[in-house]
Amino acid sequence: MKIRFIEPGNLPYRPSPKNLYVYDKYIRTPSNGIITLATILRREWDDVLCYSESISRIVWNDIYDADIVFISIFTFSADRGYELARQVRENSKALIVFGGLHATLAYREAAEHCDYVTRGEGDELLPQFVRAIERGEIPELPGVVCRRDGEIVSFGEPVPPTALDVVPDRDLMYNFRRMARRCTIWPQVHASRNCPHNCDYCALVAAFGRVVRTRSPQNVVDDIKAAVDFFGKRMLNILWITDDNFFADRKWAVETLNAIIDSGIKYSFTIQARYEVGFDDEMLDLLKRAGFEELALGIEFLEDESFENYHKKAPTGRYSVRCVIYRATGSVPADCSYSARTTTFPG
Ligand code: B12
Ligand code: SF4
Repeated sequence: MKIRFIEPGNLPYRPSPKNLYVYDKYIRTPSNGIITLATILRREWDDVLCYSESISRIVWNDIYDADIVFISIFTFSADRGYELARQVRENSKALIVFGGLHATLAYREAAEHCDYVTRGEGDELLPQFVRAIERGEIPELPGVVCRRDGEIVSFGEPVPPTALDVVPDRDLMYNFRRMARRCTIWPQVHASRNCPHNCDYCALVAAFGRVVRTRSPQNVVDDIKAAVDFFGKRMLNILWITDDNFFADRKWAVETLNAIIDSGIKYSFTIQARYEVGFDDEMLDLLKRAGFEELALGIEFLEDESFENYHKKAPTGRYSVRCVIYRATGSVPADCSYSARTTTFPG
């Protein structure tokens, strides 16, 4: 089985001197999701490789003779994904399969452009899917959708995976090692999945649900080490823990931060958080000791009413936000215009 993954770029890569510094005009970093899936499939199938249009052009001859082409789409890259699917369809006999957050939410739309859509997180579903295809069977698995005679056929709701201890093999992403040695892009590690909250505007919980699942602290440490090693010595040494709410499972977060501290890794980290962490002294102390330099707070609103309207749980919006800003900076501007900024830890 020859298996290829494609991550469409809404502004596909083109060679430019700017790539020496900023990967063209925009920050570009290939999907950790498909590298993780490729790593899982690589355990059973030898010929697995990913392309991301964020960091390279696609080598089309390598795609056209594949058996399966998986295309991963977020909403911002869906149109480009459909365009790439058309190109594969016109030049190849490969089975075309869409997955990812947008394909999960808008599976009816995605099904117009491919043979199958796989909804949800693919970690446990994808090996079963490929095995079924290899046996010449229709992959009638929960999470799989296809279109037959103009009708959408769904084989059931996706089942969230529980075994998440995978260190992604970043060499399975074409051209990544070369691009990683450049200046601005950061290593990424995704340590836990999902968030227990239910903000109306959040695509993540709409697609993947609210059950938080975590990797073991040791596996997270192993991934951080592998990522740091892969990126080598660079001008900016900062690693992004890309979880949407790392602090959702507090006990696990404490264990993971302790594991990072005990591992002796000397690196800088950035992480996304809800504002509550600003009130958690033990957590702030651990973050600091583990090397976290930046906390990117998703504040979104200042008015209590807006917190309620959008179901973003917060005891007292404006008051809480101002307290966190005060703790981080020592003062709060009268207009509270800090809301969109990133705050750094107090010295
Ligand atoms: C890291 C990150 C970035 C990085 C890199 C993105 C990348 N290439 O992955 C950067 C900084 C570039 C970025 C930028 C933006 N991002 Co962003 N980003 C994230 C973040 C925080 C983590 C992504 C990640 O690693 N997830 C973890 C992996 C394991 O999950 P995954 O990629 O979804 O893959 C799993 C499943 O989807 C599935 N799967 C994925 N592909 C496939 C394919 C097949 C065939 C199958 C079967 C399964 C499958 O299996 C995977 C493993 O379980 C997410 C939030 C999130 N949790 O996803 C937001 C997120 C993806 N970003 C988002 C947005 C809006 C943006 C921006 C548009 C922001 C802006 N206004 O500029 C830009 C767009 C960039 C662009 N190219 O134009 C939204 C997308 C919403 C949507 N409806 O698509 C998200 C979901 C945030 C949110 N909560 O809303 N982002
Ligand atoms: S707190 Fe953040 S990640 Fe959680 S549901 Fe709200 S917007 Fe989504």
